[in-house]
Amino acid sequence: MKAIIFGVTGQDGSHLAELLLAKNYDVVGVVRRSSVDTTDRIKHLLRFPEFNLTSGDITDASSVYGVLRDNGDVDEIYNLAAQSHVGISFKQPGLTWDITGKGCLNILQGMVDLDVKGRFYQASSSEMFGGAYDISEVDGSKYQNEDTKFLPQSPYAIAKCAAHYMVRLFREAYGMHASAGILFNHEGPRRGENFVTRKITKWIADFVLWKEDFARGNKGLSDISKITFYKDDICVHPKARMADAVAVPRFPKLRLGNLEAFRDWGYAGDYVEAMWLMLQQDQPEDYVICTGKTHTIREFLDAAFGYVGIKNWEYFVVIDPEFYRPAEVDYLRGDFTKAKQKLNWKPKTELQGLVDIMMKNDLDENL
Ligand code: NDP
Ligand code: GDR
Repeated sequence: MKAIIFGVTGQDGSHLAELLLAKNYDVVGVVRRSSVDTTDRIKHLLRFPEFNLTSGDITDASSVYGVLRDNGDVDEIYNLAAQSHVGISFKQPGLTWDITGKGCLNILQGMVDLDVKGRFYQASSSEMFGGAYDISEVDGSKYQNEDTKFLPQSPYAIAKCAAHYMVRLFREAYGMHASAGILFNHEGPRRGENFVTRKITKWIADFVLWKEDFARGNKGLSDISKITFYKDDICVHPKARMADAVAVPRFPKLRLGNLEAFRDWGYAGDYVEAMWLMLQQDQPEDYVICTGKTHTIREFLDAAFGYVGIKNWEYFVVIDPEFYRPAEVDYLRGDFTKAKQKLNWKPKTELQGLVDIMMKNDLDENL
């Protein structure tokens, strides 16, 4: 079996490449040109002879056609490429549209024009639901599933909706085996550092390291006796150095935006399995992939700071309007009943397990 992954250098691309290589696929990863090396997440896979990288950019139709032409015998094509940051999509809406929306069309049209017969997966998003949800008749709770309407709240979400509808059109118009996974937030140690979960776990690990380095630098005085909180910074004082307190260096606080939004957070490693399962079905369809549980950013902070024994995290955090968005998605909680019934898929990791994986990784990286 042979697969092409657009977006192979991203969080999901790296997990999916691992999964497919473990299943003995030949994997072609498409990497866009950059002035710096972007293969950090896949460097451990580069030694596999079955794993090959090729250069391409999904905004450039001719480069997409080149990749498809060179790999006409492909069995499965996964489009994970996107400008995937919702906040940034408000500042770069045109670029987001070109990559996250039009990029998908470039691949689909290329498959039709070049008569490429492989199956297609599109990385759709729970952001497409935006402000919409349904209400459970059983317990009155809010949820989103495959039948919930879309009410997108960002340029990113609108681009994802366009790509999603394009997938349905190509499935119906050309009989393509094209499926979209409507994935809710999924995180892990490879998550980009400007998404809220990783921003939090990385900051905590960096703070712990700074505190320990500082104590070590003060002649082995690992006993930190006091923490002073300034408006934007934090200061720790080793016991024997209290007199020098004003001279000790400060560590900048964690700056965040809206802490009240609810997200259904899962583990990325679990979710790529669902992508693959969708392409193994006889019929192409769209599926919601999620945990079915929802938590606020505050609850994530409770769990992440709790991992290192800090309860009063409010002292360590500054609310910064810079990280608020012009429009917000307030509530996401998915219902994965269809994926469970048809794909026999269910999530393995919930919030505390996810936090444990991420905190352990970030603390270990700092050792
Ligand atoms: P990342 O942002 O980590 O990865 C995005 C990938 O797209 C990177 O490999 C990036 O390359 C690549 N890319 C960006 N622009 C282009 C371009 N013009 N041409 C080719 N490649 C490009 O995202 P994730 O791995 O987290 O997500 C994967 C997909 O799933 C995305 O489409 C995302 O929108 C979607 N999604 C993600 C969810 C999540 O919670 N993670 C939930 C729902 C959907 P480079 O390394 O060069 O930047
Ligand atoms: P999201 O993820 O927008 O849901 O999109 P993100 O982690 O960026 O935001 C989640 C929530 O946290 C709030 N928030 C902050 N967000 C960021 N990035 N930085 C902050 O400092 C901060 N403070 C508070 C946000 O306002 C939001 O409510 C992710 C992406 O992976 C998309 O590509 C994907 O489609 C969706 O998940 C499902």
